[in-house]
Amino acid sequence: GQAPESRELAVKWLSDHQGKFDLFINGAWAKPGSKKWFNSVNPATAQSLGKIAAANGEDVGKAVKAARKAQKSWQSIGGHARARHLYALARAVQRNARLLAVLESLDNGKPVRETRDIDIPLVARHFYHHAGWAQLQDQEFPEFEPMGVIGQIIPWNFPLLMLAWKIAPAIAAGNTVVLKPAEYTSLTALCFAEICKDAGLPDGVVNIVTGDGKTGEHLVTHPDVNKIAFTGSTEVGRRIRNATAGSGKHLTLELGGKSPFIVFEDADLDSAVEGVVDAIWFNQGQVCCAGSRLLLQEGIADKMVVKLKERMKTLRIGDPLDKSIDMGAIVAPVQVKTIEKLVETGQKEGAKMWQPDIDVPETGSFYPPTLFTEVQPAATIAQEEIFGPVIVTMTFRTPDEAVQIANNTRYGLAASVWSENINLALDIAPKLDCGVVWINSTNQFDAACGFGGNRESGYGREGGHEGMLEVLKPKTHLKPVQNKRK
Ligand code: TXE
Repeated sequence: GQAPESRELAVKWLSDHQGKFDLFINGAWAKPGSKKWFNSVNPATAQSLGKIAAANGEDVGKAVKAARKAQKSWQSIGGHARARHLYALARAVQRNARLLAVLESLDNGKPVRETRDIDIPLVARHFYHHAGWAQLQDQEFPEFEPMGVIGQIIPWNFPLLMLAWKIAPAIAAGNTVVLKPAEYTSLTALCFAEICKDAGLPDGVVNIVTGDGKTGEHLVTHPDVNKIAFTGSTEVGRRIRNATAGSGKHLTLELGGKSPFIVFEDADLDSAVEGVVDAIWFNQGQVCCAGSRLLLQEGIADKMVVKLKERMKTLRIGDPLDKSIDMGAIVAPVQVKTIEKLVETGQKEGAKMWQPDIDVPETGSFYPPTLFTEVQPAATIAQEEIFGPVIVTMTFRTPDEAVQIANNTRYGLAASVWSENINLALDIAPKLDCGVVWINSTNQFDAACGFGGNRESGYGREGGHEGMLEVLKPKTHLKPVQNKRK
């Protein structure tokens, strides 16, 4: 069972706010000029968790103004002083870890085991890691300066983790930010705003504006924002690219994916099965780099499918706050509809669908683990991101064919290769057109590693040295040459 005290922390936090949340601008709560609020719903129960402010253009303007006002002094206090603030934020996240984990699970529907053991520890790790970069900034990036004010728009699948990926490097480098969380999952961002205040972060360095895509558009088109960093759908990424074209704004895009999970005949199949569980049922498959296409070498294809089906029968789906479950809720009913529609299309196009006979809760947004076999590489379900717990299986004969199928989508985010022959795995890895390749593992992240995609998965990297280069801009300092004849 779950630790009741953690749930109580979240219940208390929600009731302290009396179910209504304002915007966080210049270190203080601000009522939205729009006078509009929208509901944040717990996807596992369909009950409201509170009302979230919908920021309009004027509100976004105030947040950008606050960020601009704070930027120069935040830059000029220097890397060491900024590092102290990032360490303080990291520690404050750790102190509030239980509250944040439960709040995230309530708001997003993901298992508390994941938020507690993965999301929140990685959030703290991002702030610790980037405190280090702030300290090293003068020696590692001597001819760089911060971009200024960065507008950040994030999705709902890893709400607080994506916030950390965006905010930690940006403020480490001396930028100030205006961040817009996804409309389904604003709560942990607002809790983080309080953490910033409590940890003594100067006002205006972090501003949070909540709202839907319209709020995002106001941020994207605001003339005093120097850079937009976006994670979300490829479709919205394209719109943002168009909207910023010619504006002089910097832009990074982390978009969708359809990542291959390639299993060769000599792989350790039991490990590979556990890998698949992690690749596609972690966070209910709502992961940009989810291994959603299972490519099996012909000799082991049938055996692997049998093993996988057996494992699927053991998956438990239910209350996200129950520590014994494997899969929680899908973020919102509209996402369940999208999944259902794509699964229907898959069947219509001739692929074979299989779901284990396991209990699925009747209320709330749940979808069972789903396996497709006999899938054609050109089928819709083999090409489109489903963003749910649905994996499609295809077979290949030779390594070259595996590479060809793997690269045959418009995306290029991640790939996972399974083989006991390291020479084969190392030969395949560079041929895969994507930003990250995992060998005999999957979904591994670290604050020190650059993460990002190729092709329609976007561009730019987040994390590590590469990530710092996305929040800094080069500046050449030319000193006058001494006249040697003197
Ligand atoms: O994403 P959106 P949605 C994919 C996934 C999913 C689909 C739809 O396939 O099924 O997208 O999800 C903000 N200008 N991914 O509709 O709309 C929005 O408010 C500026 C993959 O929820 O892209 C939110 O904060 N901002 C992805 C953020 O963009 C706009 C994660 C993402 O929402 C905007 C999420 C606009 N015009 C979805 N319109 C991944 N790769 O991790 C919306 N937004």
